[in-house]
Amino acid sequence: MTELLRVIGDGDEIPDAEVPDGLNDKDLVEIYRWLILLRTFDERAVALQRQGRIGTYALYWGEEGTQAGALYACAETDWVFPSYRQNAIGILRGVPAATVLAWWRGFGGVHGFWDPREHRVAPICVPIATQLPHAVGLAWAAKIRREPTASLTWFGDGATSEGDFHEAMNFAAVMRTATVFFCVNNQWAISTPLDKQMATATIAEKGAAYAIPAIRVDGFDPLACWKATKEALERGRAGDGPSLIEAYCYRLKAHGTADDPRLYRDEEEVERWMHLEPVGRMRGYLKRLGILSDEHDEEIRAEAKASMAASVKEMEAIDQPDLEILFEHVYASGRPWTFDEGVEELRSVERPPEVKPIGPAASSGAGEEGKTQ
Ligand SMILES: Cc1ncc(C[n+]2csc(CCOP(=O)(O)OP(=O)(O)O)c2C)c(N)n1
Ligand SMILES: [Mg+2]
Repeated sequence: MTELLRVIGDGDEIPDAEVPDGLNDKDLVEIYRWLILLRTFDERAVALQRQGRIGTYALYWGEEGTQAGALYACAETDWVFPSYRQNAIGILRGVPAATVLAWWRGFGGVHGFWDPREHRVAPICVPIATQLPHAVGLAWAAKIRREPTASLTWFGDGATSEGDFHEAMNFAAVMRTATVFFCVNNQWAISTPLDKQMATATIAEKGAAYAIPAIRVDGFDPLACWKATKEALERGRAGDGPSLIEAYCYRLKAHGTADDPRLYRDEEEVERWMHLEPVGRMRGYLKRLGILSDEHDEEIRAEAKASMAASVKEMEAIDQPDLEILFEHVYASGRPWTFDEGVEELRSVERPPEVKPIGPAASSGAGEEGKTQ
């Protein structure tokens, strides 16, 4: 089970496969536009963090194909459950980019955090693997209500060592929920490499323990991610239960802005994977097909840049929220008196002055500020 599903070649040694059934030229360019939106967000967010304008940030540079490709396969009514690594996925579903940036600043968004029901995008999950049972629960509820809604959740290789992964997989299989378990195997869980994380050769083979069909795809290939997700969703909707997708790739940058991977891994290894990154690869593919001109490419990038610049302004215009925000959304209705006491106590503590930008972005191992590919 080590073979990888791949559609886009590397423009050099690996030839392109046929354009998958169900995608036309417009779709292909739209997936590319999504990749550019995600990439632009990611690079800008790293620069903002370096300038002290947001607090911290978990970058996903190189993993855009696992996000855009998988989401493009979803119906609008399907729900998605991101981890911190897919933090900006909502921008492809109408969540304002300013709201996501504000989240990283520790503020609410333009109108507080987004309403998951409006965009069918669950809140960003930071505790590892906790979004998996949520995704199963949603698909189970949809099944009980006889709604055609499926759920998709992303998680990392490290997350497969968590109890929540096993519980969610088992529950989904037994209840035959329409859930797609999309594992982004970037081969690192912070500084822990894959072979210190698990004893199996692949993540896909774990599906067998739960009788869940599994596939391995090239995680740097947005169309392979699309194809596998599409098939998994169709299976789920037909009543055939969950699927596991292992998107095999490599974490090309730091774990987050507080991490320096040079301390624990060989940068030459990173370089060996770099040529497979999805944005340049998809661009090359579209050009080989003759459906993306340089001018159109330039237009797509300029639009993404302009919309991101507007989002940064919008984010910075958001006032520091009231302390009450800490306790919002904890209870559906009412709240215990201890929360009121907590707010009062916090109000009596002097708040530190707001962090001010500290100058231009410094270059680091965390990102490629200013570079779009
Ligand atoms: C329950 C829990 N334990 C530990 C952490 C600390 N932590 C944050 S990211 C991470 C590694 C996760 O690796 P992986 O699942 O491969 O995802 P990736 O970061 O590579 O996307 C850990 C252990 C956490 N957030 N939640
Ligand atoms: Mg990982």
